[in-house]
Amino acid sequence: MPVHNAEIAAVFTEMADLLDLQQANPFRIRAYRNAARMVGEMGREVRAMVERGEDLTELPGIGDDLAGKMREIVDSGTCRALQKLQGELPPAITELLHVPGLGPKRVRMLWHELEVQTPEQVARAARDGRIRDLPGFGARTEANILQAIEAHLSKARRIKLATAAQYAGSLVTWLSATRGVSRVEVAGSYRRCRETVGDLDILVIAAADSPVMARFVAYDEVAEVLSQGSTRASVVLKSGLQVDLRVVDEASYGAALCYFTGSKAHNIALRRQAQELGLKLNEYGVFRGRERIAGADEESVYRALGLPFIAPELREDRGEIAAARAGRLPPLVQLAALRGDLHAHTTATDGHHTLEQMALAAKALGLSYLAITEHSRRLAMARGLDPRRLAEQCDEIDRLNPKLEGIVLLKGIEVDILEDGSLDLPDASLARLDLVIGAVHSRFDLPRVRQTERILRAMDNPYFTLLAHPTGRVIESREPYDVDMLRVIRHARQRGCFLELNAHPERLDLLDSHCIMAKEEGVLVAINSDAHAREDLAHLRLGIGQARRGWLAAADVLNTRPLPELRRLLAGARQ
Ligand code: DGT
Ligand code: CA
Ligand code: CA
Repeated sequence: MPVHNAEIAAVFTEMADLLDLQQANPFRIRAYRNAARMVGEMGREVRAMVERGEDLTELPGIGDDLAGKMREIVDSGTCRALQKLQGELPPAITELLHVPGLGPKRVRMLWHELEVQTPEQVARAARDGRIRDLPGFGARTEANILQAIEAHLSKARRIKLATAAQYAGSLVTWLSATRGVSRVEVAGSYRRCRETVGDLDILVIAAADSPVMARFVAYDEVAEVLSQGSTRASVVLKSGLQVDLRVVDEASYGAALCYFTGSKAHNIALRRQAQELGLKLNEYGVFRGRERIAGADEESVYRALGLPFIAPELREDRGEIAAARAGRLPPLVQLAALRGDLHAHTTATDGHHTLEQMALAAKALGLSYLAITEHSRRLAMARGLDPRRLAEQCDEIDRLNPKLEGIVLLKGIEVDILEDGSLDLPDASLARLDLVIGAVHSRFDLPRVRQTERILRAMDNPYFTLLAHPTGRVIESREPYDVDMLRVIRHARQRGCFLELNAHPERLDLLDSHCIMAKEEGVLVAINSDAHAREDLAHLRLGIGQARRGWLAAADVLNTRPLPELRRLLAGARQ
């Protein structure tokens, strides 16, 4: 059974959760959490590294112990240390940790005092009013917990795009190697690059006698076969992810790809467009009467409807069909258009690689500049920089740059925006930098007006260049903070500064709708990796997907500019 990075990450996360409940050593817990994040997000499969006998301890934050456990998980799907921990605690208790507002301390209390172990039991205890009297709880907390649990229980499970990509990748490889299969493509929300996907929709072209269906349901990650026919089947993988497979013939492949890529709203709007032309559109083709006039590829389908090809990322019925009809579709930004990355960390704070290692990795990706933007001192957990350490890093960058060829390091900082909107470092420190990224890392709970004012005030600092991860959300785990994004964007326009689209798989904010807003208001967006290790630079690809969903062209993106022009723009943001 091929074990994916996401599963290794899941084992480490569960270990961290269980250790948390046991009040184990915080450093140990942190090590598992960091390893989970690193493995979950890295581009290469750990399994392949193990098979090739590569040294896992070369990975950031992985020592002998974790490397041994990773090999064990690759071999067996789990590890003994986890099984031991699972034996010591109630089976479903870690689920409670994923309810917003219930940390390990509270879960421990609920479990020890009320003997509740599952979300349902906690909800019952809250409804019975049994939680409010526990030390540190109270009636309001009880009501909040009940609300959070109800939301948690009703939430349909979606998975992050980057995680889905791992499952999709191996399955596509498996299906492609089947006799008689000439094409395999993942359609649905996955192809539209939505930040999360509900399930995978896979389309194949296969010869009539191809064993592709049998091979699909025999894939060793399949946990359950929901349905199986001659041209369609649905399964659930062990990870809980559902996969729908459709087998189509060559003549209708384009029409089927279009249909199953969706979105549903786009499909409906397309069908309306067909009807207006007296045509019929379905998953088999475009028809005039009985005659099929298009369908083999997507271009032909759109052409038959009088439209140019519409990129999958735009297919949400947000005006793309009217824009296509009018010849106003934007030339969407592509990964190759990025000339640099404006947000990265190193070993000076919570990153895993040195300045030079990061620079060389960026160069290897074809970038020509990389901004080093460590956290500032307020983020003590990440060993944020104070003025002295920042100055030292600047000196180091100045010494290093002349030795680097084909890549330039820019001097920056990811400075905390404090609660009153002031910045966590004095202007004298910021003055020496090429760019200043501001970010909110605390008080996510401020009311909308105050949160917005806080950010506007930060932007008014004369050295402020770029607002990092502008909503603060963490996909599927932390809601965005409440902020008036249109006001923020308009203020950025007025002030001459920029916004970031953070390409980290758990962040991906700006949201697509905010990108559209920024573009309309004429504010440039930087697509940044927020890399904490060399491997993370690969996340830029995800940021590009999101930017394309937000209708951004290369011209709308700050870091598509060559270095001299970028420098002029950064300097122009200073007041
Ligand atoms: P997901 O899986 O929730 O992330 O979102 P999708 O967009 O992948 O949706 P899914 O898997 O239910 O269906 C895949 C595509 O099939 C969808 O994007 C459009 C098409 N489709 C599904 N149901 C309908 C429908 O009732 N009408 C039309 N016109 N298209 C549909
Ligand atoms: Ca889907
Ligand atoms: Ca589906």
